[in-house]
Amino acid sequence: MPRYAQIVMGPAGSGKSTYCSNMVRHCENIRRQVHVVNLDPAAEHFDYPVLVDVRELIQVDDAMEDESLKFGPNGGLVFCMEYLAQNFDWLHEQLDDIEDDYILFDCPGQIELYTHIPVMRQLVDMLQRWNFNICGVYLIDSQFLLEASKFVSGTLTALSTMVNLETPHVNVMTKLDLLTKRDKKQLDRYLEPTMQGLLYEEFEDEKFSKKFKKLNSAIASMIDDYSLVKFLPLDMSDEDSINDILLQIDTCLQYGEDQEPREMREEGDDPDVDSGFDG
Ligand SMILES: Nc1nc2c(ncn2[C@@H]2O[C@H](COP(=O)(O)OP(=O)(O)O)[C@@H](O)[C@H]2O)c(=O)[nH]1
Ligand SMILES: [Mg+2]
Repeated sequence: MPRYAQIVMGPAGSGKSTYCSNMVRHCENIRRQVHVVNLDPAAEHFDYPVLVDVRELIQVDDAMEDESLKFGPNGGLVFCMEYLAQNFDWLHEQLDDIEDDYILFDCPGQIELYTHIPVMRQLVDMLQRWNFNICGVYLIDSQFLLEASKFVSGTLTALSTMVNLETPHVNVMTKLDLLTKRDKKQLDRYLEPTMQGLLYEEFEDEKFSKKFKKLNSAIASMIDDYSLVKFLPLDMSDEDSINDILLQIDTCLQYGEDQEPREMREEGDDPDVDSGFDG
């Protein structure tokens, strides 16, 4: 049987831990079981029931307080993640005897983990070896996206993570409940964007230098050319929005292809089975 993993990533404060708790709660409501693994050695607060907690292996304070290491918070975190990578059998043991394997991995927010350090890639490779189907879920706070030049830089971090991990991948724009009415109106332009179009409007404003505009345009046309980026909107106060995201991720994970063979059947294939679809 395949196992399923969402690797929940994104900058600090983008809402990863909140996403995990809400996903657990939503899945309980629809009678599905998902588990969460905390992979953030510096986590202070989360309110989901945790299946495995990396802090039982190592905490960021261990690396900062150690007399011979004396790391700061960022170096300490990198140290912890590399320590985890050297101790994947610990994780393997912890994950070994779960029956219903749909797991959310709540990751730390340091961007270098996704872009320059191989640890997330090593984790993904290892999970695949343990028979997990994987979907990368990259969260960005909508506040840092709804402006064209911010959007370019947010998009690039999402993109480099996707390219680095080489797994199916969805981007999620979080905290839509915090947007003003005015922002909500222009949201659609950012969910499936034409970058050049977005920039063109913003750059009518004189406050940007020529060089800044040129750089952003060049990056924008590269992103447009490859049609690489799309965001799913997440409003935690709206159950349908959470469900839409879950369904998209399930599709990426090929989840449900084993669990619900009846629903996959074309109507008329088997007249004895009442699928309940035609009421
Ligand atoms: N209003 C609102 N606040 C959110 C949402 N998601 C996260 N937050 C808040 O943003 C902060 C950071 O969230 P957290 O999940 O800890 O982010 P993480 O660092 O990515 O794990 C917390 O204060 C959350 O309560 C959301 O969808 N709506
Ligand atoms: Mg967190």
